[in-house]
Amino acid sequence: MSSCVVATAGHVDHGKSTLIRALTGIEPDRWAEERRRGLTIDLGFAWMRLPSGRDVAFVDVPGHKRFLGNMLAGLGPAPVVLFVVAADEGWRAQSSDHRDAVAALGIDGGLLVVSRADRAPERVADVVEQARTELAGTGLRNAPAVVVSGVTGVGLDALRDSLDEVLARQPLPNAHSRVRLWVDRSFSITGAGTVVTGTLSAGTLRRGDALDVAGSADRPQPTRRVTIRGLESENQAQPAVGPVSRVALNLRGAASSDLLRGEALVTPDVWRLTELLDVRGVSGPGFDQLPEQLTVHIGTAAIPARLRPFDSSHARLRLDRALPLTVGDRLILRNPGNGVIGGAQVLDAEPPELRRRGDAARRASVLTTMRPDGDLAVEVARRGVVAEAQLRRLGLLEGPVQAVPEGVRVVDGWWLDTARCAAWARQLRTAVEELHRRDPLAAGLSRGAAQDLLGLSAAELVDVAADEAGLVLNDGYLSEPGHVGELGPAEAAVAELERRLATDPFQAPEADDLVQLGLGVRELAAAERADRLLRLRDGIVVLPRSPALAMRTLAQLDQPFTTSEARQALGTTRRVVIPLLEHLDSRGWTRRLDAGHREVVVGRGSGRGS
Ligand SMILES: Nc1nc2c(ncn2[C@@H]2O[C@H](COP(=O)(O)OP(=O)(O)OP(=O)(O)O)[C@@H](O)[C@H]2O)c(=O)[nH]1
Ligand SMILES: [Mg+2]
Repeated sequence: MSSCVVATAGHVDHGKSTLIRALTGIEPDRWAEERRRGLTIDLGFAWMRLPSGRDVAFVDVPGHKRFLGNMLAGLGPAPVVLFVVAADEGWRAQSSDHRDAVAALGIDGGLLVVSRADRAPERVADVVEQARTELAGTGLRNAPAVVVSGVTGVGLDALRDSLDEVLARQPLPNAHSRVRLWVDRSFSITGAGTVVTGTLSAGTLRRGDALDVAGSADRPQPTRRVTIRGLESENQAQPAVGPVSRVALNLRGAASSDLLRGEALVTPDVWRLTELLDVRGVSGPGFDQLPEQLTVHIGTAAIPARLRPFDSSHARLRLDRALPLTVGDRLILRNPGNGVIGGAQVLDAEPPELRRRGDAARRASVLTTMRPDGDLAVEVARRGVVAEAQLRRLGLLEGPVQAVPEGVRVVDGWWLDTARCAAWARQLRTAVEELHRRDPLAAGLSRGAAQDLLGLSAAELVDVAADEAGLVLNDGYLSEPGHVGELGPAEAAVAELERRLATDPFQAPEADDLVQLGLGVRELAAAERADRLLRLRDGIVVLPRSPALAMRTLAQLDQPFTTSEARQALGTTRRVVIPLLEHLDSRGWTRRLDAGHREVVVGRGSGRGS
């Protein structure tokens, strides 16, 4: 049975800590100052086993207005809430703040707890009704209500039973997903070293795992790597802990002073740090009613941010520092130093820059139709091409790929928009055709030039576009399939040289002959690509079949043979025979024995007797 983490919520002094203490027997107010003042200042932690056998951990939050930031850090990563309202006081200001935070986070699991019932039993019914009205706009609208007294113990059994039922209905957290553990405490233990704690809402942590510290407050990126030396949940050492749990990690690789609340420990390489977000409003007034400067709370982080509304329900947020955020993340928006003013959900953690006039309006209309869990087809179309790993980082893809949306092609870990792919193919075809027209002797468009032309991040994508365009790749050059062999103006001279060599295959033309024929380096290279001529060392040009012809003659000689014997047998000059023999050596058809002798390699090439 899975465990769970439940946060408290409710106005100051309404009995949250008293309730947790009564339920668990654990003191949630950890600080002497808290106990002296009877006031929770920072998060408190306790746990118990429910009648069903399910383990539940509590994060007890402060109700006082001054500590709202701490409250939000406790509530942020917890999926379920005990919403406490005192019978004798009824709904108060921080009840509203906490309700707004619950709405912003989209929390829909929890209980309405009317506490301090012994102090005002006659008011209980009214307070339940009042709280129901206040919570009507939140996911807690249908939450079961329980009436308790943390002092007399009345209602605690009913609360345990109700909580069990609520937790049984909670969706199962994903134990296999990537980890993002928002740090809520960091301290150092003599002998053990650095310990951080947090609520693990998804994924599994194991001893020995490496994690990256992300979202560092005053430190430059990139992230730092730490290793889990040991882990505990509810004060018990464990080899591994799954969600949703409270965890304490003993870390190697960072001092406790280097890890702060608001930073996150994340699975390496699979999170994107972003400071720019496009979001949709999910609660509170329209974005156009909100101040430009606000504080964004996510997980245990609280970050100053600038809001740029597109319309009343879509906006761009620029955070003061980059955080590991993903599509679907819920954010609490707060007036700096004041109450909660609304909630937002991340639609895009890698939004496009808005450069030109009209970009913002266009962006607004895209965002309006965007699904809250992201839309793969739209995201791929916007980028044209995107690596699958990046889609996972952005939270657009999780687990094994089930189905590729229409209009998307997947090639070697790249997701391509088919329309964009067709456009690249057209662009590439035009460029290659133009090049062939302008310079028939050119081998074609180099793969690198094609990559630049299309502005592609990876060379293998050029091949996809080339394939789509029906181009062929030869030695790193893209050309039209029929192009190799086109020699344009050099055709006549090459044909003439072929005629001469056909009569006498080892009478390679002199440099002067080549000049006269108008065959320079480029022409000869093109003829060679077209498999019409073969260039040997020292400017020697023969037919592609000349080496095989030479082998027939050489195989008839007594083995080994001298260079001079080869020259005479082939009826040629030293100028030609030396590069020719070296060529045969390099093909493995002949073998050089010493300075003056070679032999034909038996069973190779057009060897003996053929
Ligand atoms: N009679 C009675 N008093 C209660 C009950 N619950 C809490 N109290 C008292 O109310 C006061 C505040 O209780 P806490 O549990 O500290 O309230 P809290 O909600 O945790 O307060 P903060 O954490 O500061 O927001 C204390 O004096 C408690 O003894 C209850 O059920 N009955
Ligand atoms: Mg308290």
